[in-house]
Amino acid sequence: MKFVSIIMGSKSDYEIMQNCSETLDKFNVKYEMIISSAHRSPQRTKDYVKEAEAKGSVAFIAAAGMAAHLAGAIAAATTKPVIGVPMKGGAMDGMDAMLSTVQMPSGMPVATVALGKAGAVNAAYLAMQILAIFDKELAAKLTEDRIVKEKAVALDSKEIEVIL
Ligand code: RP5
Repeated sequence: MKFVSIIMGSKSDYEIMQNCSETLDKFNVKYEMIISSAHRSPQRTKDYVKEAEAKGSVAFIAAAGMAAHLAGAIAAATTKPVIGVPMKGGAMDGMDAMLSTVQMPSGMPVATVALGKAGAVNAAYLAMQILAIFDKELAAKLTEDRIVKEKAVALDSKEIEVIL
């Protein structure tokens, strides 16, 4: 069984991260989702990564705010791709989390997406694009999704466009 793992540092991250799980649901991609913190529950985080890997997790999506060490801690425990979603909040409203998530030392990558909803959605897309390398059906769905998005641009424009 192949699936994606979503880990968030706190229940307070859940509202935004629902955008991630809902995106995976839309494409019928299996996932596990848990709360585990790099700081408050380091052993639980490490144990989960090992167990999920053994069960077939192909990519880890890690959401955290403030010091935002979760994605890095997960990257330290696995060689599977890790996607970091910085969360808003804290003194710098997410800028701190974004820099913390993106600034990994060489050889320990975390693919960092944007703050907020776009980041949560894109984390799901990126994980699916990784899965789709060896899943033709999913690859076709992602291609179809791009076509739908492209058509939507033209339709949206039609409603408001002014062309001389
Ligand atoms: C991070 O600290 C969490 O990922 C969350 O974004 C932030 C605040 O956590 P709470 O104090 O709301 O639990 O570790």
